[in-house]
Amino acid sequence: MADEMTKQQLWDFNKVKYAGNKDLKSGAEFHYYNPDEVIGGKKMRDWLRFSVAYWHTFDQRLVDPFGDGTAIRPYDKYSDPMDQALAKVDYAFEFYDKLGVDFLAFHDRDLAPEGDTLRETNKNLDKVVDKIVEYQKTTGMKVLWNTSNLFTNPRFVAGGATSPYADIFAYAAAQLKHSIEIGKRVGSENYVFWGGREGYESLWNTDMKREQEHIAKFFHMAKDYANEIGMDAQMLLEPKPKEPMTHQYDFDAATTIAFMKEYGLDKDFKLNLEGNHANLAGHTYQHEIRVARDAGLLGSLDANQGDKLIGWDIDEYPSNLYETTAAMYEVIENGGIGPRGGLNFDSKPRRSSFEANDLFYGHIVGMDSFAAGLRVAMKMKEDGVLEDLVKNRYSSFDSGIGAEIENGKADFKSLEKYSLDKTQKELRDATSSDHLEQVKDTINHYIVNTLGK
Ligand code: XLS
Ligand code: NI
Ligand code: NI
Repeated sequence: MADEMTKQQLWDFNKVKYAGNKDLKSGAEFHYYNPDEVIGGKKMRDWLRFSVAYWHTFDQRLVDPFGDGTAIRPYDKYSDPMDQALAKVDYAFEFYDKLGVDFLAFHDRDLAPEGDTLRETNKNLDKVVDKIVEYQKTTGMKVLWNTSNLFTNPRFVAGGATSPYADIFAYAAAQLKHSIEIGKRVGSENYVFWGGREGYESLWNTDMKREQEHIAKFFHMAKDYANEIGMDAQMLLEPKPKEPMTHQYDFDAATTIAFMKEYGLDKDFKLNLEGNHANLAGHTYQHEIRVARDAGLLGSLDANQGDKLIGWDIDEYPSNLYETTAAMYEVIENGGIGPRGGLNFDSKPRRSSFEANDLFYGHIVGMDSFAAGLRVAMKMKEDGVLEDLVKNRYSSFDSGIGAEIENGKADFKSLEKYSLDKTQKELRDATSSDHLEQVKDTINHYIVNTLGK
């Protein structure tokens, strides 16, 4: 019985192909993602560098805070956890191949079950990593990033690197050491730190300064060890303001950059930014990417979207073309997500989309939405739509008093002299309407017309 798969368990998807604007209803083809098509001087696959997240795709049971998992997966038939972990690798590589992605991403604990000691856990993990490395040789699949799960096990109840318990800090460091070694074995482009429990539930019992000093030390130790063994992945911090903690230290891009500068980490670390996390911090994805790129610290992107009507990190596959256009506009302005970053689908199906094939549909809508965003943003960039708009808006700083302000020739006294007798009318005339509604209408036209071709 256990060997017979139901229709819902089947991994029976065909290779996903680019169909252009044909077959509009199937949802099983790409309409915008044509991996080898060159756009703006680069292949789409090199602009987008899509990655599949192991945890959401192969491990996630589709639980929510009020309900058990609903997922039906082909490897459910393996009852022994190690057998299942090894079988998952076969399904995973079949999935990557059918979808046509070049990268994967994983936490250490996504891959294999824990043993009673770290020594046993590492042994389980190494077996699965061996199998992944074998597959990499035959398929050319690359790892966008790997990371360490320092948040699920109850030992991390009060954090890993910010735990008030020294043994837990030590254990987190030991776990991370092995994870960095794995990063070297699989050739990870990046190494990510998401501080899921690195924050506080209550300030009344928290020594915030001491915790932040500890985690800064932890990051330095990680980088030092990576250097020591020649693991050259770009180190990334992934901001998120809250959830699971009341407050997380890597609150948003700006806070994380300030932390990195305070503790001398900004030379070796960059940022991995996620759409839904941006929303939880009260920002748009575009805002977070802009803050990072202005600081020269855009490392990589976790692709997902939130929902205005739900207050937690729902990790929905991206489908909002307006948001993907804005994100890709920032990426183009940055010259790429890079040089080592990519778009990792930190996304999962809704609880009601529980069949195995929904994992394909989810990635298809996500990949196609970003591919569409790339096409639209590139067209806007080529036509110089926003560039001219922004340039004109600041043009009064290009000469006269504006240039004097920028080049340091002006001071408060000269500016008072310049302004003292200006009339109300002259000052009103110095401003002009933004015509924002017209701008938004133009963006809509670009979306509809670029994609309608
Ligand atoms: C959770 C985070 C997590 C990181 C990796 O909200 O997005 O999935 O990306 O630990
Ligand atoms: Ni997240
Ligand atoms: Ni993430």
